[in-house]
Amino acid sequence: MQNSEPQKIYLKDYCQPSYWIVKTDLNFDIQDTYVDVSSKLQLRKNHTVNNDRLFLHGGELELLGVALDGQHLDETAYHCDKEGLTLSGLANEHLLEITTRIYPAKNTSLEGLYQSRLMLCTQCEAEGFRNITYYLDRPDVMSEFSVRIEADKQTCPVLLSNGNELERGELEAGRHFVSWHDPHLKPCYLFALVAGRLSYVDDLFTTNSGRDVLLRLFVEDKDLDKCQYALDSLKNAMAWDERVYGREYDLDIYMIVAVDDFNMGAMENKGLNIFNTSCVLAKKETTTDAEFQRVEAVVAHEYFHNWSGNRVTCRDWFQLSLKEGFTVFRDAEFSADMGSRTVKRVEDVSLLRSLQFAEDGGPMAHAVQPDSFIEISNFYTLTIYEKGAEIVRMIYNLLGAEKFRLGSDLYFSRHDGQAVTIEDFVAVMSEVSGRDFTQFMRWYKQAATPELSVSASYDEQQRTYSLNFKQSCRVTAECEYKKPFLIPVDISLLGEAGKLALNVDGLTNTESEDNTKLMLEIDQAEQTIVFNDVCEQPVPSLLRGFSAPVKLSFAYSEDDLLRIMAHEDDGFCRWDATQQFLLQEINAIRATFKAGNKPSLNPRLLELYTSLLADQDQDLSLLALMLTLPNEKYLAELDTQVDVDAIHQARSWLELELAKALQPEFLACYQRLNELAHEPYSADAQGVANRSLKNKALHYLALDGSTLGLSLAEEQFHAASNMTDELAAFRAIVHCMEVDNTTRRERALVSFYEKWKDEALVVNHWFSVQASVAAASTLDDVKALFKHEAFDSLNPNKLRSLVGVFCNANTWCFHAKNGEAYRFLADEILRLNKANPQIASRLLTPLTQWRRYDGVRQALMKEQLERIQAEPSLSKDVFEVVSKTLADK
Ligand code: B3K
Ligand code: ZN
Repeated sequence: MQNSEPQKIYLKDYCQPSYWIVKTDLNFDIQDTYVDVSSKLQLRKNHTVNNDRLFLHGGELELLGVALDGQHLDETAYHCDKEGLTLSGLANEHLLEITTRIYPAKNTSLEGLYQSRLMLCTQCEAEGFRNITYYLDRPDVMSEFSVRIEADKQTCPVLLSNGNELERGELEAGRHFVSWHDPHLKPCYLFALVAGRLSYVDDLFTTNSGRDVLLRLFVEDKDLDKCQYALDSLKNAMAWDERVYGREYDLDIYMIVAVDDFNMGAMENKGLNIFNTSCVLAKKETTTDAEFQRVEAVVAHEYFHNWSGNRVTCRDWFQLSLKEGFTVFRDAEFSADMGSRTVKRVEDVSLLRSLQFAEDGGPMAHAVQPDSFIEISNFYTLTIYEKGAEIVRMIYNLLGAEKFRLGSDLYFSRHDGQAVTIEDFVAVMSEVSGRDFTQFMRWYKQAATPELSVSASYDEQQRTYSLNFKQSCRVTAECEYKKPFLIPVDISLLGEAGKLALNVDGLTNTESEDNTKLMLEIDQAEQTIVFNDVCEQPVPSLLRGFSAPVKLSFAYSEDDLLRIMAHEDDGFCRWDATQQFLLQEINAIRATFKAGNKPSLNPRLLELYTSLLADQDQDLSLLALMLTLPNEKYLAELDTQVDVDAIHQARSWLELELAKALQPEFLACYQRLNELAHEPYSADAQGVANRSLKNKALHYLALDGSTLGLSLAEEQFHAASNMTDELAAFRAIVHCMEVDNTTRRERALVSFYEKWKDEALVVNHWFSVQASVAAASTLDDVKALFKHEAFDSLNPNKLRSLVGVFCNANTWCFHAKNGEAYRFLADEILRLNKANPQIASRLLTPLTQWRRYDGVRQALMKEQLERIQAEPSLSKDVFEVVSKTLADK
C-alpha cells in the first residue's frame, strides 16, 4: 500500500485555471542519451479567477532553469515538487521560460517522450505532456504552438511536429533542425513530436473546396509495402466526413507515423497522428481481414477526431466521452457505409454485450460522464467509448438523420476552438429538435446497464396486444437509486405471414412511411403499451438494430425465434434470434449435464443450421456470425455466478456435435467457397464475406480432429496467399490437441514462425494462437513463450498477444481451479506496475470480476489482488483498480 493514498478528483470541483497560455514555443535539443526541452510560455491572467498563483503540472523532470520576463529565477522564487512547479505573485502578463532535461530511452511507460526502436515519439493524452515539461496539462488550456527540433542528421533525419513546416536548416557537427507551427489552438494533449530514421509514402487528397492536402505515412523502411491501404482508408474517411458531416480538413499536410511500442491503437495529435503499427500497416500476405477492417476504422476514427476532439475539445477529462463516444459513433457509421452495415452492428453489439456489460456489472462501473476518478488513464474504457457511442446513436435515432446533422453543424460552428462539455453537445441537439433531454441525460450520469423485462398479453376479442415494460438498474457506488431511463425501443410485430401494421393510440411513426415499425420511448419504471387492431397473436421483435444498450428479457419460444429469423428484415434481429436460440440450447445442455445425463442434439437446431447453410443468398459474413456459438465470455456475462467449467463443457459439446452432424454440409460449403480462393484478393465486403464463411466451415471441419478436416486445414495452410486463410488454417491445426495431430501441430508451429519471424505483427498471431489453446498445458506454454527470442516483455502488443489473450480470451484455462493463472497474472502486473502502469492496470481487468465466481476461485483471485495491493509503491493506475476491486461487495 502507498504511504499516502492517491486522491480522487471530482467533476464538481472543476474550476478554470488562473492563467491561460496564449502561445507556447518549444525547443527540443535531442542528444544521444537525453533531450533538453526549453519552453517559452506567454501567460495571460484569467480575470474570472481571483488568484495570482500559477501551478504547472510536471512529472519526474530534471529542472535546468526558470526565467520570468527574461530574468533568471533562483530556487527560492518558485516551489517545485513531484507534482509540479508553482509560481506566486504574478501580474497580468508574463513570458515564462523553463528548461527541463528528459531521458526518452529510459521511459518505459510510453507516456510523454519515449524511444521506440529507431525513433523518439510522444504520447501525451491524457496527461503525458507533463513528463516533457512543466505546463498547464489540462484540456481547457488551448494554446498556439511553435516547435523547433534539432538533432543529429544521421540518427534523426526526420523531425516532425504538429501543423505546417516553417523552416529547416543545417547546423554544426552533423546536426540539423526543423521548425513547425500549428495555427490551430490546441491543448497540450494533442502535441506530438517524432524524430528518427523513417521512410514515407505520400498520397494526395483534394478537398471539396479544391485545396490539395498532402498525406504522408511514415514507417520503417521494411514496411513501405504496407502503407497503401491506410492511405486509401484515410482518403475515404476524408471524403466521407465532407459528405456526411460537411467537415473539411484544415491543414496542408496530414501525417501518420507508425510506431511499434504503443500503449493503445492510435492517437489523433493535430496533423500528426501516431499509430500503433498494428492499426496502420496492412498487406494481404501479413494482414487478416479483421485487421484490414481495424486499420480502416482506426484511421477513420483518428481522422474524425480532427473535428470531434481537436477543433472542439473537452473542457476536462470527465467529458472524455464527448469526443470518444461521438467519434466512435462516427467511425462505426463510416465502417457500416464502407462494408456490411449489419455485420458491423452485430460485431459492435457483441463487444458491448460481452465486455462493456461486464464492466458495467463490476467494480469499475462508471457513468459515461463519470463524477470522479483517481487516474484518468483507467477511464479509456468500453463504457466511455462504446456505451458513449450507443448514447449518441440513440440521440441520432430519436432526432433522425436530418436534425442530427443540423445539431452537429451547430455544435461545430458554435464551439469551434473551444473546450466544452457533454451538456454543450446535448444542448445543440435539444435546440435543433425542440426535444427536452432532461431525462435522457441520465444515460450519461447513471452507471450500469439498465435491464428491461418485457411481457406480453393478447386479447383476441378486443384484438389488442399489450406489452408490459419494466426497467431497473443495479445499485452502483455513486448512485443507490437509479431513476428511469428514456429507452428507445424500436419495435415490429410479426404475424405468421410477416409484419403487422402498428397502431398505438397517440403514436405515429414520424421518421418513416413504414407503418410496420415504431420507435417506442419507454420512460417509466413500468408501463404498458397497447397495440390496436391486432388480428392474430404476434411475436414482438424488440430493440431492432439494438436501439438501446440494455439487457432485454422476453420469454421467446423456439417458434417465436424462428418466426423472427423468417420475417424480420433487420439483420441484427435475425442474428440475435439465432443467438437466443443457441443460448437456450446451451442452457438446456448445461442442465442435462448437471442432472448427470447425456445431452442429445436438438433436431430443431440441426434443422436451423442446415437451413442457414443452405441459404447462401444472404450476406455470407452475417451467415458466418449466425453459425458462431456465443463465446464463453458472453456466456459468463449472462451467469449470475459464473460456472466456467459448465459453460466450457456445454459449449464445446454443442460445437463438436454440430460439427459432426453437419460434416457434409460444412464440407460442401467449404469446397464451394474455396474455389474462389484463386480470385484476386480484396478486403472488400464480398471478399471478406466469402473468406469468413469458408473459414467458419473449416473450423467446424477440423474440430473433431478428423483426417479430413485437418488435411484440408494443412492444405489451406500451405496454399494460402493471404493471412486470413493462412491464420484460420494455422489456428485450426494448432487448436486441435488430439495426440494424432501432434506432429502436424508441431510442424505448423515451426513453419509459421520460420516463415514470419521478421514480421512482428504476424509473430503476435503466432503467440495469440498458442495462448488461446483450450488445454491444461497452455499456461506452461505461455510461460515458456515469455523466454522466446521474439518476445519482448515491455512491448504492449506482445504482452496483449500472449498475456492479454491467455487471460481474457482463454477463459477456461485462465480460471483453472489451481489458481496458477491468477498468480501468473499477478506476477506480471507487479512486474509492469513500475515499468508501464497503464498496461499493468489494463491487465487487471479479468481479476476485477472475482466476485462473480464460486467461493474457491473468489478466494484464489482475492489472494492475488491482496498481494498486488500490498506492493509498497503501487502506481495510481493499479492502485485505483485494485482498491475498487477489493472494495466490491
Ligand atoms: N484519444 C486516444 C486515446 C488516448 C489514450 C490515452 N491513454 C485514441 C483515440 O481514442 O482515438
Ligand atoms: Zn478516439
